[in-house]
Amino acid sequence: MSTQAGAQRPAPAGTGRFISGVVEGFYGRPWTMEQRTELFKREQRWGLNTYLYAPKDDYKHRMYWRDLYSPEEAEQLIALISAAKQHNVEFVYAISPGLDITFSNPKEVTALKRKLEQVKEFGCRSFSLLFDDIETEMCPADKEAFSTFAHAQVAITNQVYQHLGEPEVFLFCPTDYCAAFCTPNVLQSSYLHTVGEQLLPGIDILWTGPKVVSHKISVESIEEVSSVLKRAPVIWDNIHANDYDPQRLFLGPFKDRPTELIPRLKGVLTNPNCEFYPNFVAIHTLATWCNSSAGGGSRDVEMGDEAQDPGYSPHKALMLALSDWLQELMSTDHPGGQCRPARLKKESSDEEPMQTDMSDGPYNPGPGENPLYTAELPTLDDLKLLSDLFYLPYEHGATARTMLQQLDWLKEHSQAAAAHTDETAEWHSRAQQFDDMCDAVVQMFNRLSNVPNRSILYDLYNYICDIKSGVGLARAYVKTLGGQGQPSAQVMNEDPEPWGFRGGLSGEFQRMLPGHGNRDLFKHPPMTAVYSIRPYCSEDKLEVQRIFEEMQRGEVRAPQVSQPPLISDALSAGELSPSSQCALVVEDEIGVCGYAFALTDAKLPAAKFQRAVSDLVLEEFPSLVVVQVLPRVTDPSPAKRMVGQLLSSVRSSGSRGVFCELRLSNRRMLDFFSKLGSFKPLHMDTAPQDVLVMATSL
Ligand code: GDL
Repeated sequence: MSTQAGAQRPAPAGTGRFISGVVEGFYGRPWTMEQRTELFKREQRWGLNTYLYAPKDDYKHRMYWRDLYSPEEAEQLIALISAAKQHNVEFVYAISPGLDITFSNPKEVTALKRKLEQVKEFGCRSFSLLFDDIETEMCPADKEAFSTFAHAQVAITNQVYQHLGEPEVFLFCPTDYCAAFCTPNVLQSSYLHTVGEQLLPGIDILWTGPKVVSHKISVESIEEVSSVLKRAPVIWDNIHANDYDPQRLFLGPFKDRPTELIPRLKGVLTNPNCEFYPNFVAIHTLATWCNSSAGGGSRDVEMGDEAQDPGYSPHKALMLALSDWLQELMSTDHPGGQCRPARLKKESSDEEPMQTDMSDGPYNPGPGENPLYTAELPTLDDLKLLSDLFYLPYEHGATARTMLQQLDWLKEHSQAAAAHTDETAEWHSRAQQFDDMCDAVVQMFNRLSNVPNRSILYDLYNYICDIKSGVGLARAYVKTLGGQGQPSAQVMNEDPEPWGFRGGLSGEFQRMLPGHGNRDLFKHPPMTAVYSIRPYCSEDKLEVQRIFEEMQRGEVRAPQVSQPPLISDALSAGELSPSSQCALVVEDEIGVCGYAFALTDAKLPAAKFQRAVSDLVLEEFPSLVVVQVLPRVTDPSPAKRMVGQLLSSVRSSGSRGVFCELRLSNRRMLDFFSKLGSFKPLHMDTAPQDVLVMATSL
């Protein structure tokens, strides 16, 4: 039994019914015909009414839009369109000619009409022209024929719409399909004004909200865009789309779109995750939202205890979706698949029905032999946890947030782990709680890998494997902080396995860019200061020296000791130049407030300046890094980012390891490198007494 609404909601203000459903509009592998048919069944069951066919990487939808369908393809499309009809779902065929169409060439217009006529012959009644994600510069021929790009698009769209007999559903996706793309803004966008004024009134317009992936969509923003478009838009919602990041999947509820929007919109279509099966939650919760407001479809469960939106509670909608999804996970999708749940308990193994090799009957271990492997099945709590870990683009679920906060606290208070302070007991209790949460993730993974519905599992597999691994690293790190870890399990040990440095080349690039670390927003309250990191240039020399001197003055040293300079001091004071690509400065609104330099090969200077490291150490850690950040920068992330970028540069120079020289009086930097986690102290006789050398392999 589904707890979901089954009736379709009445039409909103304006003409025609409220369009609700799914747009298959993402980049990458399109869904299969079977999956689409399954989608229609679900849409019907949940009271959604539309499917927009727009798979970006389907050859004949976009790149080869002019090509007609072959008889085999035609057969498949005919079957699909008829399946949609059977399930009361409006099949809208979209085409994206914008990559290379010449709007002013009549042959192109003919090609477009011919293609859509062919699809009309397949039984399709509703159409869409999409002009998203294309070059905005017109070719010379079009520039001659049309005053603007908007005029070109509108002209061809109106023509095609009329040619097809003004279908009841005809959708247009503008090139500026969200507020962020409008110049200078929505109200003053000449592109949107042309579209709004000149597109025939029977054509509806797709809109993704303030951004491509909109965190929130407000009533005001929709009223604003509607005034320019001269009609209520159909939302193309990318809230659950994951085609832009292979590590992310979105299993959180449809959220941050007030139900007050419903009467102000022509419809909502969600463009969800590329993986078909995990979209159960995205589509189910959208359906609950569409059916939520007063006068909507019938509801088995009362929504509306949330102060923010009396019509819809994302939490309740999520729980409804997850409990329905759990049932689906338990239903087998392959022949002979029911044997696994029967093995749930050892006692029940006698009743196992699925033994294909009949010669010996089911295997039953004898006394002293291995018992049969018993695995549990996932629970609703497992699914809730899964959804929390893969929640929404701008928000982690509650458990994920708690885990991040806990880990952050454990790192910040790591000195309490070993020393006996007032916080020691709290540290260990929190470490235990963190460990329990990590364990729950591992158990969830184990139970999910036992689900009878293997198609769902396989769509989830890479993601749950990735999070299990990520949690494993964090767990080992906390154990190390608590003094119980195996050095081999450390996050950044000397020779980590490849899963100790994740993300591949793209991850390397990201760590080198100034924006890296911005998502610390998940853990910390939003920072008010804005920092920008940029390469060092010769004009910065004096500023850097000033920071170096200021930091030296601030260090609490034994007054009688006059210290000979270290290599790091010579680098900071400008007596030595950093290696190429190895010098960064950070600025805040006042000016330069920190720097980070590296030498890819410190051997030569090591001979000239005070010796903190032996030759043997230099063999293993030939590079040096130095960082100084003024005390007014209380946020550690700019320094972390600079060090991250320098380590990437040093690594790409072929170096095996990096060391840093830290005066014990420089508490700030000592603390910084200790908390980084990757640098470990080297105990050496060669180092001056007041200097600690820390190093990391690359
Ligand atoms: C987009 C694309 C869409 C893609 C999404 C998320 C629209 C109108 N177009 O800009 O195909 O899946 O971003 O990456 O949203």
